[in-house]
Amino acid sequence: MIRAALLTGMMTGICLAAPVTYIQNGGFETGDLTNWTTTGLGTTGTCPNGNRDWVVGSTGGATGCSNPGAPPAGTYAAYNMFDADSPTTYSLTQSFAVGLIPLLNATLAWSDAATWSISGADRVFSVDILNGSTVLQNFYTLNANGGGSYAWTARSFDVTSLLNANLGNTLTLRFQVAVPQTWTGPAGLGVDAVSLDGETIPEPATFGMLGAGLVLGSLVRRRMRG
Ligand SMILES: [Ca+2]
Repeated sequence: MIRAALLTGMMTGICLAAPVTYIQNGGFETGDLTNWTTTGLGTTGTCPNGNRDWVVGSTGGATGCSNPGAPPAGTYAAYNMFDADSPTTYSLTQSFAVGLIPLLNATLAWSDAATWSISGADRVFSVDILNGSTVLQNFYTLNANGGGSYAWTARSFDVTSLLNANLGNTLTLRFQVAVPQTWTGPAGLGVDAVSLDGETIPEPATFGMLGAGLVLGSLVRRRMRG
């Protein structure tokens, strides 16, 4: 009985995976850009007269331009006017340390919505993970031209291999909007429900506990025999 209980405990220990949350305030439910960094335009203009940086709002009207829709999750989402004096690049980024412990699994997820009615060169919305200024992987690219829109769309990607190839590194998740021409038509874009979660393999401390369990199990067996 005791052996069985110990064995079960040890096996549970072996299977325990520690959850890791890499992105903070991914739902923007603080009501602001806490934990996030923007390219620092720092501007609060209103379409079509002045650039407006990424802003958090409880309605799609927070773009200052076209409305891509109210937040899909919770009360708030991050919005961008997807328009500007050109050339303007709006980046919304958050850096995270991958840590040294290999991952069993890791998933990047978010939702985005966009609407546009523009002419001229494409406006580009892209989602990437970078190491420094090097793009390690592009997950999504929207080349917007003419007229179009799509409702909030949830996207999800397995990033286990990417993170395991970058143990010990600090990486950056980036949502970026590039506007190549000045005010060629109204647009709006939103991002919400951002998460990058994973599970690490058992930490060394767990193996330490496992070792202690083996010693304890051995002692119990000896006592039972004795
Ligand atoms: Ca939200």
